[in-house]
Amino acid sequence: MPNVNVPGTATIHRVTGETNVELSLSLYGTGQADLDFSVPFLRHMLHLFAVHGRFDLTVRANGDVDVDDHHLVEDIGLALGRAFHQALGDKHGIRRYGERHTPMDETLARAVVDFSGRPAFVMLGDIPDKRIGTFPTELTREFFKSVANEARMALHLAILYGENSHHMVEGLFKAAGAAIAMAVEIVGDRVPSSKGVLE
Ligand SMILES: [Mn+2]
Repeated sequence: MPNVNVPGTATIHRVTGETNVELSLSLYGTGQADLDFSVPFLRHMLHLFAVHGRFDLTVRANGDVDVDDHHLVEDIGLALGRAFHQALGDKHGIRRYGERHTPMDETLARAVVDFSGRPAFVMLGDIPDKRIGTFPTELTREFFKSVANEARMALHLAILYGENSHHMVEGLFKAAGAAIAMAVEIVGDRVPSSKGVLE
């Protein structure tokens, strides 16, 4: 449950010349996702991200997908990252670190996070197929990088092994949701930093 310094919820409305994204997030939810935008594979991924993180997540977005999916995927990632940052307030009492290995059939994915206030992103592993359905797999990296930057967290993702591209990306999204859920859990009564502040 949230505390007085950690609101636990955020609503973001981000408009640019390329996209319009309305997103609301509840960190301590039940895994309800209400997703309305025209990138079906990302809808599938955000649904299971919400379920495995027990987040309530609503996204209504549109953009220049006639160009390609890049801007919309990136901007949904930016809005989601910003929502995590806002919902965490001053991070009073959060665990701060989270990690999860997630098997998806023959694939093993790993996510490790730190809500340190310093953005960092590393992703290891190659996805063999260039597309999953109509989704360009390179946008997996762009999406998570956007989330990490705006959430001001260190996010380390790895596909340790696997064969099927859909399983690999799905494993990453499930692992990321669960690792973030672990990190945002309220477990203490102070800001978890020797410096006393986590921006
Ligand atoms: Mn699937």
